[in-house]
Amino acid sequence: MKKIQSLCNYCGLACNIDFFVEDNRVIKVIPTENYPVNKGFSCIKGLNLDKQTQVYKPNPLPRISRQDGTFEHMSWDQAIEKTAKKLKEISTKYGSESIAAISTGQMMLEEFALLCHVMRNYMKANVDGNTRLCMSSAVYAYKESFGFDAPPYTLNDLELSDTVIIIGGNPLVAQPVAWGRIRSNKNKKLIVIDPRVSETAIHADYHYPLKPKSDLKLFYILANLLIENGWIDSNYIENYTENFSEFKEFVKDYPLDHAEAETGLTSEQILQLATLIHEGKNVSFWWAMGINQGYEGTRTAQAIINISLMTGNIGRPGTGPNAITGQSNAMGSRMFSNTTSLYGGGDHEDPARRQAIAGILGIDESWLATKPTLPYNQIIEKINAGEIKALWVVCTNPRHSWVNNETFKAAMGKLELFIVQDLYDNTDSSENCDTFFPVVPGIKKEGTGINTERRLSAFRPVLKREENELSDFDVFLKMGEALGMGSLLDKWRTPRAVFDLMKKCTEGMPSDFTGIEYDDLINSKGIQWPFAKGDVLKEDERRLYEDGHYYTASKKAQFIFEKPLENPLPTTKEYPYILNTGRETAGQWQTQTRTREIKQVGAATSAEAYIYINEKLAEELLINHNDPVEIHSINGVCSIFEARVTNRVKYGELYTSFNYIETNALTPSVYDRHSSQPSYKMTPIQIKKIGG
Ligand SMILES: Nc1nc2c(c(=O)[nH]1)N[C@H]1C(S)=C(S)[C@@H](COP(=O)(O)OP(=O)(O)OC[C@H]3O[C@@H](n4cnc5c(=O)[nH]c(N)nc54)[C@H](O)[C@@H]3O)O[C@H]1N2
Ligand SMILES: Nc1nc2c(c(=O)[nH]1)N[C@H]1C(S)=C(S)[C@@H](COP(=O)(O)OP(=O)(O)OC[C@H]3O[C@@H](n4cnc5c(=O)[nH]c(N)nc54)[C@H](O)[C@@H]3O)O[C@H]1N2
Ligand code: SF4
Ligand SMILES: [Mo]
Repeated sequence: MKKIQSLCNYCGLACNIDFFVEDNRVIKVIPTENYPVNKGFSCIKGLNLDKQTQVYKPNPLPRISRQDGTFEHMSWDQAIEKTAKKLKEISTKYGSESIAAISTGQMMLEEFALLCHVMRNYMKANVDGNTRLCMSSAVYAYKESFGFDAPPYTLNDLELSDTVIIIGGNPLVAQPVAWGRIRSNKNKKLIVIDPRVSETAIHADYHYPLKPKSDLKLFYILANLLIENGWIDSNYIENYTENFSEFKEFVKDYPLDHAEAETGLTSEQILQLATLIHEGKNVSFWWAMGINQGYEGTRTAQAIINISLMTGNIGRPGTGPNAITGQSNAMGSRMFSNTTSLYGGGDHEDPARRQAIAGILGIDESWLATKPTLPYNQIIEKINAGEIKALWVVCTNPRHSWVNNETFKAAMGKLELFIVQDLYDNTDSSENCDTFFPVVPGIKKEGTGINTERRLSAFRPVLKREENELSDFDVFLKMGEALGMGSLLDKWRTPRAVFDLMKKCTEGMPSDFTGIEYDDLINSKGIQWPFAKGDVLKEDERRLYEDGHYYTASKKAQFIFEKPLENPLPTTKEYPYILNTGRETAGQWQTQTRTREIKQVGAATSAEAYIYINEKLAEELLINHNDPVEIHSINGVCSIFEARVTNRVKYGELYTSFNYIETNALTPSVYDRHSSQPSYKMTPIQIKKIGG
């Protein structure tokens, strides 16, 4: 029996797991004992990583649809040739902006780097990812406030903090191993800010059930209160930040006596929260989708950053304004997908950076993409407007997960070429595509990934591939060849080669990991960036900004703030209730394609879409537990759910999981204006009892 250590490619923690393999079969799965992230623990998804493509196993050969709606499987070479030819024809006929791709934070770093070398550098296409749906608000917030998209923390800060504040996050469900670490911190106060009683909120010492999307005002009120009471760290502000006096003036307009109307929390509750922050010695703020997925996600994230800066809760153990990422390699895609920044970070428009990257890649600078990609929403809008004609969807399921998802259905109907690359040929996105490229799951691939705390780690091939099985990497390489890239691919032949290229791209950047060799990551504890050549590793857990230096030109962190917007889509008489959405169980993953293969998950979760509704409201509407109800959205679409009557959501606020495709039929096309992240968590709706 051979032991192979690899990485879990579900959530943003990216735990390491030891697989024990015999005759190309996984015999035993044990979470890696001495890996700093998960220390011998994992959740049910990690333990079942070997279950991928066992029940639902597509033909390993690609599938191409015929004109008459039937399809055929053909050899890889034939299918790649046909698909590349069509893609080139469309690009030649309508221009390079007529083709696009949508990628992910769930592949290997080397894979999206290569995909975007092919599609962004060579084909000059737009490529965005599901990371846009997930944490682009956090990215924009960090970039402006700190000068670089560099989250400060290490996961150990969960255990070192005396005051753990979770804002719009539900780690008990979404990051179970991080939740375990919060639980093992016995001396902390746990504070949860969430409109509903989430699974995490049930265990909180203090739960603040604010009005949906009132966080920005809450943090401005809190900032003003902390300043008025002198509960701030003037030394820190003076030495390491800029723009505080303007911020201080600005928040004077947010007095405590307006708080209740604005946030739904009483003045006493907000004073209590301010006091808890003041009394904590090491206060950490952890935020997730409840913040990022809002029409003011970026500014709200920065309002959290501001509180952390002004109270000096950063750069020390157990502190930080800490955004939690969603997918295993979301941090990798933030830095290496060549979508919104050049490889390793830096703007597409920056001449010095362009020259450096072109030099490392050994190509003429004119090959590099000249600007950031169009964001996801604009790609879909342009398909529906008839401007984008070809779309390649890789490792994501937008027919299900995209906001207002019937707009994606419409887009699918308009495309001249729709390529889907997935483990499964029967997802909502893949089942009717023109070209389907089947690829192997993470357990058969190699490469690297970066987790939520900036830790680089290795994916190892646990199982050998069968005949005709290809990885994403192989498909990108073959497509690049068929598209005519020739010598532009010379340095991109293997994951190891791409890793070395990407590593060189980080030299001198905040993300510098030139001190890490590919082989060093195998069977390792992973290494957090930065780790430059010559650096010596003293500890397994490292945080940023311990010296108070940031990545801005002045090296100081910025207080960034803006007057809150009017809600672009408030409730109305016709749509008087608010629909909130998110995760529901630790076992179920997103659009369910992968976790439907885990028997225990199927047994423990509902096959039908369901929705939580407050007891009093249900009583008024004569709705009983498990009754089917129609939910009508302000976007004009109606979906049917089973009602689950509960006191964990407030009167007037409903909650459902987006594990069901019905949910995003209802969410509206509303985005944060800085990050273009969709506002998934606040849809005005109406409820109708079926037959009632
Ligand atoms: N089991 C499981 N784990 C997962 C995933 C999965 O699908 N299944 N997905 C992964 C991914 S990609 C991601 S991005 C993460 C997401 O992880 P989380 O962000 O923790 O999960 P969500 O359930 O989307 O949202 C968290 C909370 O935000 C709250 N919320 C909604 N509106 C507001 C608001 O206005 N203000 C505040 N303060 N809170 C609000 C919701 O009530 C919810 O409890 O999970 C990852 N982990
Ligand atoms: N209403 C609502 N909607 C949401 C959210 C919400 O909170 N509320 N959250 C949003 C967020 S944060 C996210 S991240 C998105 C997630 O949305 P998606 O990315 O659409 O969700 P997944 O189910 O993870 O889809 C991943 C797909 O990739 C396939 N896959 C797995 N491994 C591989 C591989 O190695 N290679 C390839 N090529 N394919 C593979 C899987 O089979 C699956 O079909 O959903 C967003 N949608
Ligand atoms: S907590 Fe996240 S990374 Fe760890 S095993 Fe579960 S899904 Fe995988
Ligand atoms: Mo996500």
